[in-house]
Amino acid sequence: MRRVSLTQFLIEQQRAGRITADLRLLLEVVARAVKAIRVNVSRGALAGVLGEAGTDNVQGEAQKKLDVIANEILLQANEWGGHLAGMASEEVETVCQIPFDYPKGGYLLLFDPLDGSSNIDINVSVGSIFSVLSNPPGPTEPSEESFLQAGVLQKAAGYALYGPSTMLVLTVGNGVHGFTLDTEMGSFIYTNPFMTVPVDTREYAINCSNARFWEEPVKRYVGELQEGRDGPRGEDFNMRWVASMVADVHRVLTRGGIFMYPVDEKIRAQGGKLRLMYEANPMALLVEQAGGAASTGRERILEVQPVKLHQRVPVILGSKHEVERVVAYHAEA
Ligand code: P6P
Repeated sequence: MRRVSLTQFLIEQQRAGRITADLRLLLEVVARAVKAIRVNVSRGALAGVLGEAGTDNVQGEAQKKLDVIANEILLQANEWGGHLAGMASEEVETVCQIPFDYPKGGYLLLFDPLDGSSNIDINVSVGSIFSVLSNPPGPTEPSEESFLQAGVLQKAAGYALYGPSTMLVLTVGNGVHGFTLDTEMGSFIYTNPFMTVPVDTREYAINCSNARFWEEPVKRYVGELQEGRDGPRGEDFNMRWVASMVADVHRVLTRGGIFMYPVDEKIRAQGGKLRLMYEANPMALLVEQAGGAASTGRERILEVQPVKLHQRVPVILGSKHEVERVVAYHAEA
């Protein structure tokens, strides 16, 4: 079968009027940047990039050297192209402005440059997550408020998964499409057209060590799954938890499932664990575009009105019927 590259796919999306030339350039640049990130990630100990960077990120979390490297790669790859008004990164407290001597464009790029980086030192899959918004009309230099747009307004979203193979999965609003990196050619090949999440599943993903802190609806839902065929669900369920959101969500997009990082007593003050703007929103758009659902338990993630750039939200996403059941349990509580 003739191989279709990411470039050809994007040109066809542009020809169909689904994306602009600038958005195509943006996605090509991000794809090139994640190839550079992959080179560093896959070198592991050989490149002296494992371990702590000796610095903390905006969340006060110890940064891994690769967090910092991945962040620099994405910033430097995108700042000169003239397609962006500004960027926001999990690793940077404030808005990343485009250097004054470069032209500006109409898009905002938000990203978690290396998600799941705690898995790097144990050689488990990690990923990069990105989200694209339009810069609202107004001053050329975007403020934090320029980024605070609900997820329904995203123009594109996707992730790179640095796994046994490196994949790029993205949506521009016309379904979810997966590309696999041909490492010899250095090009992403279109391998997974129109990825879909089955509406039903027998597989759930949650960090069960937090069980005693969960709210009642989550305790009830997970408890029923664990009772299996002896309980009200009448069927057995499987459990997976990679502790790398990109890997866990990719599994859901590939074979279904429900992924949960709910708010609990331990993290209630923060509002949840996962970040809205560059983790929950892009993943929620992908999952909805693939026929799944994505909720905080109390509202659709894509309709959450952001108030802070690095705010966190509860995340319950995946197979539609299971997400709907969890939402119903919250409503009953
Ligand atoms: P826990 C990685 O640190 C991350 O942000 C997500 O990728 C992942 O789903 C979650 O945190 C894992 O959290 O509490 O299980 O280590």
